[in-house]
Amino acid sequence: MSTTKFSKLLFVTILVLVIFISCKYEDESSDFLLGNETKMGKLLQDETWYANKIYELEGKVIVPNGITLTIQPGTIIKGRQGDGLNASALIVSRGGKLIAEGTANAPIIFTSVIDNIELGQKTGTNLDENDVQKWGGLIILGKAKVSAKIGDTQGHIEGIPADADYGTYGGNDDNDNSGSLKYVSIRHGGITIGSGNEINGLTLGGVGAGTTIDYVEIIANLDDGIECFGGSVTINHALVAYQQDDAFDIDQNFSGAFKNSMVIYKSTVGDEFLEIDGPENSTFTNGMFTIENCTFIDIDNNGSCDLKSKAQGSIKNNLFTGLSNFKISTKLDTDCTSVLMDAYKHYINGTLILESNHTDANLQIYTKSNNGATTPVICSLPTNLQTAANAIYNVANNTTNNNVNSVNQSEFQNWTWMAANNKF
Ligand SMILES: [Ca+2]
Ligand SMILES: [Ca+2]
Ligand SMILES: [Ca+2]
Ligand SMILES: [Ca+2]
Repeated sequence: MSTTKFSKLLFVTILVLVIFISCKYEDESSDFLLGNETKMGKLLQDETWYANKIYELEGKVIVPNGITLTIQPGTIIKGRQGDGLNASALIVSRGGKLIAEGTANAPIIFTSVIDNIELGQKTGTNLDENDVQKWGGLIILGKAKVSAKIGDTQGHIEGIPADADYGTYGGNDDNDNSGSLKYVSIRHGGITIGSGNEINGLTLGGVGAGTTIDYVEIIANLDDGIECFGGSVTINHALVAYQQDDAFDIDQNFSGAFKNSMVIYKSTVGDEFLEIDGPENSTFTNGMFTIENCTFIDIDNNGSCDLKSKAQGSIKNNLFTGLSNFKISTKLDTDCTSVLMDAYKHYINGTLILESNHTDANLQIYTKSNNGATTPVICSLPTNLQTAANAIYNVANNTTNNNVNSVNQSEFQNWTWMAANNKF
């Protein structure tokens, strides 16, 4: 063989080898199943989780301050079972970031290890809407303003041990950015993570407006679908279904919004569409929540919304189907006549607004309080309070109001558990 021929042969051989190796490498990085990977404790550096594996959460997995976790489209994360200290949850601490941007074709799915869903699938076959509490949930904590009863400008998220620094949330930065969630589905969670504390599907503590939350689904959670403890983030295109407490729960001076979102639940199993409290302390007290262009459906036709504990904000241009009552709490002084600050007073003052909703629900003013008298007497509600509230309510909401532009299910086709299980 001449030197030239040998060189040519060597060149071709190397070329073939290079192509073979690069194809194989490509295979492993994109489609090749690499099995399950278990995650536990605090991440020590930035990480990316890939769509060719199933990630199992063993206990609490924490994205600490300064660290970013990126999750690729199509990735499946499964939380292990076990409750209390052993409960599985993904917790993004204050100063940490989660970039979980799925697509309609490749959503990112958080579920339980007992879910038989496999890579490339949008649903398993062995769990349904009644299967709750099979793992924990997703918790995101940020630096936006909160009003917490204990701690005032910062709180400690329920269920996390008090001495664990990763459970603190709140601050002074309403534009704080905890990352981005897009096309994320959270299923079958709500296990008890601390004494008497069931975890929400998605818990947002002090999450700031710089964070993106657009197209998230929470189904079959034991506690609330989404609960916001203060913060200023806008939640867009959320779908909460078959939760067993409230769909959207707002506390501690939340000044963000729920927009273009949908709730489908059964009030014989779950509690309420909305449970809304206002600020709990004195430093930040001006947070006004917004709920608009949402669609609320109670399959059992007896749903309710509870606006209490100084709730302030607006509920406008929403469609409610099966809503019986907007409940508004009023706090009375020991004379059972003088009205103290509560959701009712905000409603009369125009700082709690129910307007232009399509609903045939009634307004129900109620009181439980006598302002903490030493010998408690439960006051009966003075009738003029209900009358005054009705006068505002009746002109502002009715079933002939068809211009609410509320979201419809087309936003939730293709990528959700609900669509994959024909639940619309
Ligand atoms: Ca809750
Ligand atoms: Ca509730
Ligand atoms: Ca609740
Ligand atoms: Ca609450």
